[in-house]
Amino acid sequence: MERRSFLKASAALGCAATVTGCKTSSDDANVNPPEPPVTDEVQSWSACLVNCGSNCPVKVFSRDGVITRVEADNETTDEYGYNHQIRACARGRSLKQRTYAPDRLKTPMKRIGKRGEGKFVPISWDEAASTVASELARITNEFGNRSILKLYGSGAYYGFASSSCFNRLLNLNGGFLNIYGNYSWAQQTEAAAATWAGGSTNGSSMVCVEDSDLFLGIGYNPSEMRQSGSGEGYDFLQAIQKNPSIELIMVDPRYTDSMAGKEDSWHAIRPGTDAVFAEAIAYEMISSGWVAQNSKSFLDQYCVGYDRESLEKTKAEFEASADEAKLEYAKHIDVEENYHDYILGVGKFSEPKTAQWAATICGISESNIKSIAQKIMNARAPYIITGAGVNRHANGEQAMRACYMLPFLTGKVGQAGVNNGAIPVQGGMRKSAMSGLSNPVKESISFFTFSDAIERGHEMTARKDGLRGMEDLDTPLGHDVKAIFAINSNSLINQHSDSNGTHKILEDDTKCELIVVADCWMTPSARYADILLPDTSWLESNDLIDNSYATGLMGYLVAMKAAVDPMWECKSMYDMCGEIAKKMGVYGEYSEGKDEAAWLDQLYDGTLGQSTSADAIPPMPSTYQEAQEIGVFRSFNGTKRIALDSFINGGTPLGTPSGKVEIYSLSFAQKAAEWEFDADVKGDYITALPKYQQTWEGFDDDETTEEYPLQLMGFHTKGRTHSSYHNVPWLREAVEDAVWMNPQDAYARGLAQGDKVHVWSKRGTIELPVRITPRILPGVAGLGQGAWYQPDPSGRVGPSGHVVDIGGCINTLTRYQPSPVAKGNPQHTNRVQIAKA
Ligand SMILES: Nc1nc2c(c(=O)[nH]1)N[C@H]1C(S)=C(S)[C@@H](COP(=O)(O)OP(=O)(O)OC[C@H]3O[C@@H](n4cnc5c(=O)[nH]c(N)nc54)[C@H](O)[C@@H]3O)O[C@H]1N2
Ligand SMILES: Nc1nc2c(c(=O)[nH]1)N[C@H]1C(S)=C(S)[C@@H](COP(=O)(O)OP(=O)(O)OC[C@H]3O[C@@H](n4cnc5c(=O)[nH]c(N)nc54)[C@H](O)[C@@H]3O)O[C@H]1N2
Ligand code: SF4
Ligand SMILES: [Mo]
Repeated sequence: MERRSFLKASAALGCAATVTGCKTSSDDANVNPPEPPVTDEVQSWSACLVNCGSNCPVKVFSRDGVITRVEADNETTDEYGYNHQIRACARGRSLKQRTYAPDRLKTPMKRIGKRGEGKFVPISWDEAASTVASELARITNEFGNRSILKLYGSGAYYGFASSSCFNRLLNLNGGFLNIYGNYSWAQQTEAAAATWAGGSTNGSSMVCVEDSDLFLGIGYNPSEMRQSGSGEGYDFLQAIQKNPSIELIMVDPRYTDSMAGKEDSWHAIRPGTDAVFAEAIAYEMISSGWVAQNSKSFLDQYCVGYDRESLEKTKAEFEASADEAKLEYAKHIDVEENYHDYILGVGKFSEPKTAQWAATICGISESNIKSIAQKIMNARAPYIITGAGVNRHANGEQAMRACYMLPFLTGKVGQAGVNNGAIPVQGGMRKSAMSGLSNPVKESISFFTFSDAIERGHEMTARKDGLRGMEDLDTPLGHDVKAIFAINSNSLINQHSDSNGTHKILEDDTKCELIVVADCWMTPSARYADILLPDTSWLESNDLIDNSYATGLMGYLVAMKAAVDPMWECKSMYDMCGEIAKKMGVYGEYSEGKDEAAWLDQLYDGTLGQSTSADAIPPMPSTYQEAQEIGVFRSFNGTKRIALDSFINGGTPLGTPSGKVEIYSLSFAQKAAEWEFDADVKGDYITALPKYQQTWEGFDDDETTEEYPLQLMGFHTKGRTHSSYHNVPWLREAVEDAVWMNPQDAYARGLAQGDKVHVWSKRGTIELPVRITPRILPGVAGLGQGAWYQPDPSGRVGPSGHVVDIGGCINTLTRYQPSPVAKGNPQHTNRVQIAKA
């Protein structure tokens, strides 16, 4: 039966979407007759606030203060459009198990054993708050505010009871060392800044795919990483369904769910070699004369650095300028170093980037590269998109920049149905938020370098370590990190690179002297706390939240209402910071005299009064309490945003030094000349042109290929959002944690399906089952990231010489090596060996 006629039939059976007790999934209802409504349950709206780009609303049912079940949004219609359902994925639907997980933190605790050992005793809130306040005061006096760091953490996208309560607290204490960048997009942010200076998420809306005739997705997997029933993944499906004649080409080492039969072709590429693939396509486009005939005038008008003439013109203009910054940039322009010559291997370059050359590196055949190039040239409106998996590599900045070149070479950016290469994160609706107050400390380190800053913060500089906010390139930060606040973060150990290495740094409590963790569960990072603060879960919270950052076209607000009272001794982040603020003597400034209810009223009123450039706020009742009864407010925005429209079609200059799209990046040229790199780290350098960089542990790193013959790449799995939801048994059953291997590699190692294997790198060993599947390229292993780091308590040592991680966390294998420009996380670049355990 077709889905739509099924739904009509089930509605006729009285299973209307609003009736309590009706299963939300049509498949379920297909086999089970509708249950009668359960009348003594109370329903309230809550939401899943995880970092997947959405914040799906969920309906929570409870009876006598106990949650009975959780359902996805089944209000409104399943017809895609202005009013469609915002259905939660399997994770959101499993929130009951997560809320009642046995490892919930129930009371404040203090550490009694060694750091990381996980030995704690319960303490009162009074003692917890006093200890945090007095330790904070001691460390501030002894080492200064720049020694205090709030770690990257994305576990809860609350509205008001969020981690920004800790910003208020720490700012009232004189501030803290800032972090810039994030684990998601560090390298691509720098690539986009260099190329068009407008962020790496300003791609043409997914709905523009309706107007395109060719979709080229490079490391783009919305069906697994944007799973919300209203998110980017759903927009993607809708767009390709509305445009069935579009050709869908996917380039990924794995056969993903975004393909699953919808693609016209899958091209399995070796991880970290996308720049080679892009360069070979450019070679076809340029050497065939296609660019000269079709897009040369576009490149001359809108871009800098395609050829020598373009660079000569820019250099002359800059040299004639009175602007000192431009004069400085002009010094670093090397006109020989232009894209045309680099790709064709002429002028100062000797290696043409032919498909034949590329095939041996990237693994896509010569004929397939040529055929993709031909399709790009033939396309009326190519939608080319490069996902963030490509950026999370050792050469992520350059790989992204290289792929970003393709749309510009077509000369069609700015036209309907055409993308600039970036992902299309769209705004949706916005709530007003509580201010985190301003931070008097102006210096910042890259989010990724926190572990380094514990050991050598005092000597870190802009030139070597990408420190920002200093007066010059060589003034050191002057402080080590002495206190860490890890708030809804598992990046202290689990999500950061090189868990075994990080363990060593954290274990020594004379280095970082205070670690405060606020979480709901005993995560691997929580085990490293000195003081552990138990937070209420989402289902115990009242808050006003929005759709988060990658909702796609459907925007929404959710007025959350606690389904059950805060359990055990748990306190919301607002209240726990309030307790600490009292001990610090700053409660008045912290709370501004308001309790939770007063803040929510104020934020609700502020949201109502907000005039956003995004969608209008839909009609909403006048009080927050009334809004909580309705729950969800939707606003669909089907506007087709075209990437770089205002620059190409509106004449507004870009924020790059030249005001144009920079194929040759003037800012990268300057950094290449000024920054200091590590000659011992292969690939640690910057070039003005987007060039393929061989890196440590890359495909062609001959130093490691023999000992570690397989490339290992992580991916964002359906079974978790990062490490969040790992402790939910349903999800562990539904999405197995196993390392993907191609049959060719597995059989050569004598492995059978499901065998327990050891995967090891220079940095550690993990133990988990193997999934033998043709869905991954030979020579490459794949592992869903986010499993919880768990060194074997028995101390058993693996082939790498480290205690075996029986949790199977990929970061036991990854390397801590900041990328050249962004100083970001190269967590998808790894070389490993695999054998039967
Ligand atoms: N190897 C490898 N590592 C990666 C990645 C990768 O691809 N490969 N991806 C990286 C990326 S893109 C990111 S964004 C980071 C994410 O790293 P994190 O931001 O650390 O994300 P999570 O692992 O989800 O951890 C969130 C934490 O918040 C806690 N939490 C959830 N809800 C609440 C709440 O209501 N209150 C409080 N106080 N705590 C709560 C969770 O229990 C969990 O400990 O990981 C990065 N790490
Ligand atoms: N289910 C789920 N959804 C999530 C998250 C999650 O943990 N789980 N995390 C959320 C967050 S914070 C973020 S930042 C995003 C991350 O979203 P992405 O960064 O897009 O996710 P990844 O899975 O790391 O990579 C996307 C694809 O790139 C492929 N890939 C990896 N390396 C390469 C390469 O070198 N070349 C090519 N061509 N492809 C490559 C992977 O196989 C994968 O299919 O996802 C968000 N959504
Ligand atoms: S994990 Fe993301 S898609 Fe799934 S329910 Fe939560 S917010 Fe929605
Ligand atoms: Mo992320």
